[in-house]
Amino acid sequence: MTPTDLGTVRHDWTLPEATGLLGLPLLDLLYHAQRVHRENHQPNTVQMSTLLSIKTGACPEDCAYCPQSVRYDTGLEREELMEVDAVRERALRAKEAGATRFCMGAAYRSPKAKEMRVISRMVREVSALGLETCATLGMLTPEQARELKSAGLDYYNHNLDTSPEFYGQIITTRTYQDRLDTLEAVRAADLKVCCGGILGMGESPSDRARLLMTLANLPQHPESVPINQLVQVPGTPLAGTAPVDPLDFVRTIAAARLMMPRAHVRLSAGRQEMSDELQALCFLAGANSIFYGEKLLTTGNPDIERDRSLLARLGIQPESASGPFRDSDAGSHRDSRGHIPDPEPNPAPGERNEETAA
Ligand code: SAM
Ligand code: DTB
Ligand code: SF4
Repeated sequence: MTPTDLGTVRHDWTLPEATGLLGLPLLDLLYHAQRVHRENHQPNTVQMSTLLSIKTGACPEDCAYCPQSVRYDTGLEREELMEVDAVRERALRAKEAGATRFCMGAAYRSPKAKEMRVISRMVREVSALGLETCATLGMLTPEQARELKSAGLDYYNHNLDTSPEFYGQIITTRTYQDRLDTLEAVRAADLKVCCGGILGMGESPSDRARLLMTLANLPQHPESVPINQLVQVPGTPLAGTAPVDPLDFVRTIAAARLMMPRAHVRLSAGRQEMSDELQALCFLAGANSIFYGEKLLTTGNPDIERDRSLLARLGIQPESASGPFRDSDAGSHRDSRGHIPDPEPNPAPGERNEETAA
């Protein structure tokens, strides 16, 4: 692999290659990641998704990071599946605030038929508002994936979370293969795949490389790759784990960008604990999606004002859902020389108004 090969869409990554990327001198890694980013995506642009927990807590699974597992006492109040109208209202508010995708998360091992019928109605209503839709409901059968597709779902989020080797120390109630099977069912139903992992759970650099390798060697790269930093919640087994080195977090984003050049890489959970400067480095490394809104599922996220101000200071524009740079088009918007056309110049920070900054 030479630096000029970087940027090719491949599905045969080896562990030495992935660890090699993570171990590059940081500035070389950032240079290549930003170069490949600009070959495939509109620069200075970030996609914005808003999350809503539509069913909270009392989950039978034992994911060691998760405040919603029934096995850990995190003081979280359980909430039944929300009413369709209430979800529609929250989606409308997210759209008005500037989000283009609305992601509905439920603390299920896998959804039941009755729940699927309600969630399908939610998907129809949210989609009718002109928002992209995403759901994360646990394991799906191929039939359930098709049911969501016919309701109009655009994306399904199902994370691998970590490497196959480290996985058993984090979750015992479902296997890595179960996750791969759900991803296959989601793809077979022609849904877009949102799949990534979590850093800061005590994994090694090699586990991070194996996670990225597994994602990049899927038959098709996920359209969206969330890289979460563990949000430590007291009461969960992982509370008190040594935090990930912020520069290693940046390295993982950059390697994800290089290994999945056309994916949207999401700087996902953990932003509330990150400085503006660290987030800027993540965008330089190729992150081009965030969760937007003051809450993730059950934990905090930067509030809208802080994010608007951050994006304005960085000269970053929100990506429009209907614009020319959706996932399906990534890499196809080049001019006759194969270059990305120059973006509109960003206004100087003082010239921005609230609307352009949102
Ligand atoms: N119950 C479903 C499942 O696990 O497939 C969907 C919801 S679950 C909360 C979605 C994802 O959120 C998990 O796979 C994990 O990657 C992420 N997540 C959960 N708790 C987290 C935490 N404390 N910090 C960072 N990411 C977390
Ligand atoms: C993802 O990768 N991260 C989001 C979303 N997909 C569903 C969830 C983050 C959850 C953080 C902990 C919480 O708020 O409960
Ligand atoms: Fe349940 Fe999902 Fe949390 Fe695991 S991550 S405990 S499956 S809600």
